[in-house]
Amino acid sequence: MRSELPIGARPDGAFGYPALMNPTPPAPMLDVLIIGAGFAGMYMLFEARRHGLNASVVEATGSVGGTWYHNRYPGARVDIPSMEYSFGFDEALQQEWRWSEHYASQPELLRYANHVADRFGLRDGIQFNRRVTQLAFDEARSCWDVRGVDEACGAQAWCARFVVMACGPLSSPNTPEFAGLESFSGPVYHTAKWPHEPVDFTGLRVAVVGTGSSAVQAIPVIAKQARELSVFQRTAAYSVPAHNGPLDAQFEARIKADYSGFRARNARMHNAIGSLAPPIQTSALAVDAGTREAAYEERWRIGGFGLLAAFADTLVDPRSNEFAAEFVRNKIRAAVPDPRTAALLCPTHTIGCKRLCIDTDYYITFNRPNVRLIDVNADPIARITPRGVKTTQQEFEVDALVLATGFDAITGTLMRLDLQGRGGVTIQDKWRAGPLTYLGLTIAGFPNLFNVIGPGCPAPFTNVMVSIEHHVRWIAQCIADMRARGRTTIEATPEAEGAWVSHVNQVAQATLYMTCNSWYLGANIPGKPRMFMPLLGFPQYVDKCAAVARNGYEGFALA
Ligand code: N01
Repeated sequence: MRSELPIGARPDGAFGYPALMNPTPPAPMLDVLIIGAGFAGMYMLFEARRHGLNASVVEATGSVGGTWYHNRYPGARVDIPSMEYSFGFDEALQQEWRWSEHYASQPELLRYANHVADRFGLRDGIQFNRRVTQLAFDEARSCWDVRGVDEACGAQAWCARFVVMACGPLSSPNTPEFAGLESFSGPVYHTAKWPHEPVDFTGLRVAVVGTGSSAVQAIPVIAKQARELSVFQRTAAYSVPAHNGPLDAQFEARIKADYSGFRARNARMHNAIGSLAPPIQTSALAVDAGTREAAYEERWRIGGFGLLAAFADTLVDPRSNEFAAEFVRNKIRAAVPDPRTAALLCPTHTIGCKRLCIDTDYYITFNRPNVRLIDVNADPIARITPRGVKTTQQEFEVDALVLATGFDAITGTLMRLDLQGRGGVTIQDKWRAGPLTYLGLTIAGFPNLFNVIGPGCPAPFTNVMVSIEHHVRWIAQCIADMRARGRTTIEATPEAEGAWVSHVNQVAQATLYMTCNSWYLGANIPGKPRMFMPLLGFPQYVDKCAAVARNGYEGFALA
């Protein structure tokens, strides 16, 4: 429901900025400034408006879509079924939108993001092509002084009671510091900063560095175009087939007959990855080998993340984990007849402790005569030369280089900002030894600042749309509650934050997630503090957030 009052005016004076404040340069008066116009930022704007708040989004690019705006590499598509990876907050939206495939491609996802922006009239609340660079909490006025740049007009300033960081957990691409990278004579592409104009590899010799989710999707497509494809692998990937294809109309109709029920059931599932294959509460150790194989086989046939939920202890007991890992390795051996290539493609780490990849034709691509796999552990990349990639043993001449080297995940984007909380404490100081948050949404010492999908929240283990909807609704309700109570600041207490960080860590310690160099741990970035960032257990998290709000925002200081 929209407020009856003019924007910026409030009866209690708690919100809206009267003319007596005259920051230099003059700043727009906002209740909420939202940073980023991906799915999180757009929905935050929608919810803020629904609560009658004066909100604005600042977006660095010229369009909505976030992840799906930037990650345009060949083969890019979502790894959660599209019927689940979509907004559920509006019944008409979810009924009218029709996905063409089981797993939507990047162009279709971007069309969906644009449809959402248009359908809900969000564009007039988004300031495009403006990049936020500095945020400082003004203690005297209990508001955020935000600065940035507009590509065309230069310096920009905003002033907002609340700031919502909706920048995305995978929005700062990681480019390894390969010696000589700038000397390469051909084009260098990063999967997460892909050009908008089509890239044609036909007839070219191409190198791909990395074999994570992005590479697993890109490699089969690039291999079909390129004359030669050299893949530089540091860690082999576990990948499960997507079995992607056109969305079956009857399947769609069945879900749409009770869409909200379908979403609600998925959200309460273990780890909330509604995989259409519900988790099993049995240990893999409690059944015989035939039963185990049949369970894995059934999940493999369905495709997607469900394999990890075939048994309750896949990510808890190393013996159970090894059963699932060996099942996938056997699939790789069956798909790739060359024993040397198959051995290199077989991962040896804990299955699931890095995000499982979901593919179309990944392993069989290595059977193609134009594709070769280079193990950089045995033959490390020494440098990039003008002609290609030089390892310690040979030089691979290539025409184009693709870096599929991932992201400085979850904390990277905030850590690149000049973000100052109370007393001028910077986020770099605050998070020097690792990220600290309360509920994954707030940071002690940084009042009135919310982070959608920050460290300490379960989003990376969920269908991220479900997490976005949860976080945004909680944040919007919190801001509305502050207004209703005449409060101007909400700030996590250091005690609540400390207890939360311990809780996140404790939950992770009881699992096998700590056993590999994943981006969950920050271990993919040299020098980044190792700290397990996501929280496991979405349903419990939802209950906890609700209890915090119900109990007068326990763990927060309100003023
Ligand atoms: O990044 P990654 P990504 N020398 O970090 C390698 C989401 N996503 O962009 O594993 C050589 O997974 C690195 O090696 P290692 C999804 O959540 C979703 O692929 O660190 N290699 C690894 O192989 C995913 O988890 C979708 O040893 C180097 C690769 O680069 C997340 O994004 C699609 C290296 C990076 O893999 C990230 O995926 C795509 C170096 N110096 C992404 N540095 C879908 O929805 C890094 N590597 C389908």
